[in-house]
Amino acid sequence: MTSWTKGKALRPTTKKVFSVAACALALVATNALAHGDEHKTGHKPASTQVVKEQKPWGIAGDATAGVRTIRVSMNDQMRFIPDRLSIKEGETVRLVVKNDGQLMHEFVIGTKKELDEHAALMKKFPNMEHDEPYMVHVAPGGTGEIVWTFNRAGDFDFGCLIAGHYEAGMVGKIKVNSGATAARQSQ
Ligand SMILES: [Cu+2]
Repeated sequence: MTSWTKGKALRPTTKKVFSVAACALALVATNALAHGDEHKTGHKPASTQVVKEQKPWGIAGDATAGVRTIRVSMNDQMRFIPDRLSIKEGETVRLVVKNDGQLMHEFVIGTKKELDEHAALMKKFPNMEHDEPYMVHVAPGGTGEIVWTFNRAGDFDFGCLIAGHYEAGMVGKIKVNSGATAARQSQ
């Protein structure tokens, strides 16, 4: 690469401002969409940013001592490594997600149905900003984290919902095995 092109590459300011504005706009749309049916009471505490909301695949957890860490890598071949996770019902895990690619990737937990729908939406609105405690967006070379309590047994999915990635097979499976922690939960 010549020094001329290098010099040019160091000036991304205009582009950045544009994409931030686009994201902010999309964020408003997403919130309206996501919260329309789910927060019927409308009494959201103003101080806390993360509202712990029970989802079919669990609830936001706390990173207390002894929480198991699971490391997952994401790459530009549109794969997660590993792409199969096994968790005990009631277990809180710290998912440390590393982006080993050159592209932006994300890790989003959900049911297959939910992820299918969400991916279709992301394809329609590729710049849509979305942020929930069960997802993390990771820049190239970076690492993100989710702390999640899998308090419901079942088969769930995780995927990268960046436009085109999910469709390219960037998905994984989470199996939450039932019963194992029933005793601990009743204490
Ligand atoms: Cu991706």
